[in-house]
Amino acid sequence: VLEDLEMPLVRRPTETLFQEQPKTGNPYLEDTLLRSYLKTHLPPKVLEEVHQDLERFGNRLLTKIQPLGWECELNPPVFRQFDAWGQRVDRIDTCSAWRRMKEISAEEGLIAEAYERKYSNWSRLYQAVKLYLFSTSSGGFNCPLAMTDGAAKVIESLGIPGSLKSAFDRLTSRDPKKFWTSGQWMTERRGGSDVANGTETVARRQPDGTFRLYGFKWFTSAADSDMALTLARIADAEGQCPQGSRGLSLFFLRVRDEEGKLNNIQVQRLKDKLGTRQMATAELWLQGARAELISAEGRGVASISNMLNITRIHNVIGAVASMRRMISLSREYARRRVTFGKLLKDHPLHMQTIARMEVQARGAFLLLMEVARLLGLAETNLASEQDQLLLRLLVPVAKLYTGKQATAVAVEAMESFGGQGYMEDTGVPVILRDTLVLSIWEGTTNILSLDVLRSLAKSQGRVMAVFLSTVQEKLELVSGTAELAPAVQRVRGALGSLAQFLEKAGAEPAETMELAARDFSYSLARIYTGALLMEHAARPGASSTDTCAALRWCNQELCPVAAESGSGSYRAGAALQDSALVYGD
Ligand code: UCC
Ligand code: FAD
Repeated sequence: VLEDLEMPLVRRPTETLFQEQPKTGNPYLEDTLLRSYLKTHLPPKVLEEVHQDLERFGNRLLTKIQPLGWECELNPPVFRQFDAWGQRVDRIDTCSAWRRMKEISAEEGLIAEAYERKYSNWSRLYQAVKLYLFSTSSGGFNCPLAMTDGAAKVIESLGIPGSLKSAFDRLTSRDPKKFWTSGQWMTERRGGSDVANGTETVARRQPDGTFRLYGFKWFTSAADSDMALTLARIADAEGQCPQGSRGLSLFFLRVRDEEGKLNNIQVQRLKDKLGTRQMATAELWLQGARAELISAEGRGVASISNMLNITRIHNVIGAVASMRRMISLSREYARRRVTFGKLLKDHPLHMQTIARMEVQARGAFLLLMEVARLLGLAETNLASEQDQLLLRLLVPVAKLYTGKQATAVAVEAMESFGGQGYMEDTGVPVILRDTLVLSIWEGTTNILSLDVLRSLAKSQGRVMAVFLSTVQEKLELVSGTAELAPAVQRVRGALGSLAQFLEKAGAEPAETMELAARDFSYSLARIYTGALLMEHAARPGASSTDTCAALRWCNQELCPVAAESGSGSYRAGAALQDSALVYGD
């Protein structure tokens, strides 16, 4: 009798605790913001073709690519230093799913699309959209794709010299058998931000005009790539190397030869990383690696900037994709999970939490599209000087801001699944881990904030004038939409505060701007994104949620640099106070 009574008690808790897995559909069809953006901006003929391809790609992602991405996570690369007979082999073995991702990337033209320019200035945006859809299903393959795109861009900007023609063709190929990926080896042990002082690698000129590189690369991601671009100092006849930034030159190298033998490179080990574990990040000894000089001597940093600006845009793509994926899973889960007698979606506080994430993701998405749109114009000679200045400014702004947004959204989204969000096999921690790196690699938040200042200094202030006038123009365009009036007013106020801050800072020592760099960059991101959200909400056929997103975005502090400036954070002496706070008096 006791047993009979106990049975249901033992079983019932398991039944009531049962939680349904959130299931999402075709990521393109489910993304209403993406679709409304494309409908608004693409010429009808382009839209028609692109829509068909994206719908097909969305189905391929759902049915074939997502499972491969999970396989990559379960089968990270393995490093074998020696073979069974004690011979040094330095093999990095990747799983079949990872290798399949490379083939799929070629088949889908994930790099090719941007260089074929079938849709003229819209090709870049179209490529960005495909990469955005691919990103969280790619099992980390978005990383080598970013660097591949960056390498293609560098080679293209050099005018595709004859010696690099074959490499360029491979990087931009749609043929999986031909397609190459590239690495980007910049970071050495002495530092990844301060490349000018961190780079010790020496390049020795060979009689045939090529070089041999000697040095140690501390972080080399996607180390299974076919080629890499890297920096080194050219030694003179006495073996002396020029120091500093102007001592750095840019080199192209093949990682392995036709037989798969490493190009005088030894793999020290693979990094033991928090995330991006699907992808091999290695420490490499260059012991006479054959390389070709591809920049003017001493112009290495300026040349590799072409790569950096592309990989930073890919970083933005990754950040927006991560937010979108997390929110999709979160909102699906809220449709299934019951607490306190009702579905999570019927708890207003839970919905408010997800809605806040949604506003962040919408803003970031529009900023990404704006950057991709400007890049497309620049690459087809359709960009005005203003467009080009704006692009230079918005790349670091978008990279640094969306990296932080994605981190915040990913952490919040994890919590929205309760304890399940913390469980490895749900896949949620994978997205979280892979998101956390976005604010570190490709330039940390502070380094990118300083790059924002670099873009201001380099243009002698013209970039700021363009920023201010572009936002003004957008405000004028939307000012006829009555529902947006409070947001227009707030952005107008923020623009005024920003201009005032800049005027005052111009008379202060340089340290003021350095201390203000991060808050200043955040201000640019928030103001510009506010204008983009309003623009989207003012288009014909916009929905009330578009308006709501714009209003909510603009309700936050839009110009933190002005607010902080008022509290003395950048005053002379503030840096000393900061140090005292951190280390004690
Ligand atoms: O992390 C890495 C790969 C991770 C895996 C791939 C992930 C891809 C995303 C995946 C998607 C999910 S690779 C390592 C990335 N490393 C960095 O990002 C380095 C961070 N540090 C910086 O960015 C620094 O600001 C440096 C290295 C650029 C500073 O160098 P310098 O030499 O001290 O700076 P200078 O002297 O100011 O600049 C030298 C020249 C100048 O040009 P000229 O000489 O003509 O005046 C600058 O204007 O370079 C120019 N320059 C730029 N130009 C510097 N930065 C830029 C820029 N961003 N755009 C245009
Ligand atoms: P540091 O430069 O030592 O920075 C430490 C901290 O100091 C940061 O918070 C930074 O913001 C701050 N800081 C530094 N200077 C300043 C300043 N002037 N003002 C204010 N704050 C400052 N690199 C490659 O070249 N190729 C790769 O493929 C690659 N893959 C990577 C993969 C992963 C998973 C990771 C985590 C890194 C990878 N990196 C790669 C390296 C990456 O680019 C660097 O780690 C990054 O640029 C930061 O450099 P660092 O580690 O030397 O940090």
